[in-house]
Amino acid sequence: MATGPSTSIQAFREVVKSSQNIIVIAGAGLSAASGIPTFRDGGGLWRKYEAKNLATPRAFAKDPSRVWQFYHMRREKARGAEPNAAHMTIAALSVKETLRYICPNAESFTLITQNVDGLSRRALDQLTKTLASKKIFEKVTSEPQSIIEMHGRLFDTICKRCRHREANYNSPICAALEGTEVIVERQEQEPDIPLSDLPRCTQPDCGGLLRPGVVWFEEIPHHLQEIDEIVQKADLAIVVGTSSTVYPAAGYAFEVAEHGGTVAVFNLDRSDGDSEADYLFLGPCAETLPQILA
Ligand code: BV8
Ligand code: ZN
Repeated sequence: MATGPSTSIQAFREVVKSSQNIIVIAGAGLSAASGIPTFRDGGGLWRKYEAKNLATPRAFAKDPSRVWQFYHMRREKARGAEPNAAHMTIAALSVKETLRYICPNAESFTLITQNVDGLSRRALDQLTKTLASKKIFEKVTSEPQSIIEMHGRLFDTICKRCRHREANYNSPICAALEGTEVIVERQEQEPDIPLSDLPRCTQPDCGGLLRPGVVWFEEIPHHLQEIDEIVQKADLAIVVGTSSTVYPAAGYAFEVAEHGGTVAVFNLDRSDGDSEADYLFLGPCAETLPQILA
């Protein structure tokens, strides 16, 4: 009779020490301690704003003003947020010198994140700068390419006309969105911003309507081929802060288990698929991850 996932920290640490190709699969729970709302919890984005009905190409085509106000509110939240201890623990696996310290046999590490807030990348920047300034290691080999943002980036924009993609951290991204985040938060009737006042492309002779640089439902996530190869090779998948309900991300840990790899889940409460996990550590990941993994 399956005994269910182990909660043994010691045994998990042994597995980490012997693993060679490690992946972290992250979801909104990773950024919860940074004040970024998740999708399904209590005041979650999905529930409060039927986010699932906003994160689609059809919703944008039908009501770009409403969709932009949803993303403007999320941009402002992410801008004001700081990486938390869980982001920093994962960032330590993206620096060769610290990865070797935590996982002495590691040949590769990849963070596959569903989050679009950019906090994992910011955590790696912060850690790299700290390690370099403290001269703890002779040199610091940061691996930004080990972070795969499979659902895109909140602060990227894509032009609907010329397809130009660029990072845009302006706050607000256009004058008409100024202050609407408060309206969205209060779920009051949001203004209907005319198309001409929504974010527009600044490429020469374009002026096309911009959209947020994220992957919506029914759109193809980024780097799928690369992710599939990495998942196939992984002997340890650490799943952090995800309800494992959105595919194809939700299937990766299962694939690792399928080919004999180990799966460890760090979550606040039980989630789809953690019954097949080898290890389950319940609690806020900003506490459990640094305590167990570092
Ligand atoms: C696609 C960006 C075609 C935008 C997002 C099978 C195969 C392929 C596709 C599908 C399939 N079945 C269904 C589909 C279609 C669909 C899908 O999965 N639908 C669901 C609803 C069933 N998938 C798609 O459309 C994808 N594209 O299919 O392309 C294709 C075909 C074949 C092969 C490949 C592709 C595109 C999906 C991307 C949608 N974009 N985000 C934006 O952010 O606005 S999804 C978005 O929602 C997130 O990125 C994330 O992926 C998902 C939210 O999930 P979580 O991150 O898990 O967050 P959630 O709130 O649900 O859970 C938080 C968890 O953390 C909870 O468990 C909670 O307990 C825990 N937690 C909370 N606090 C803490 C904590 N844990 C620890 N510590 C804490 N403090
Ligand atoms: Zn353009």
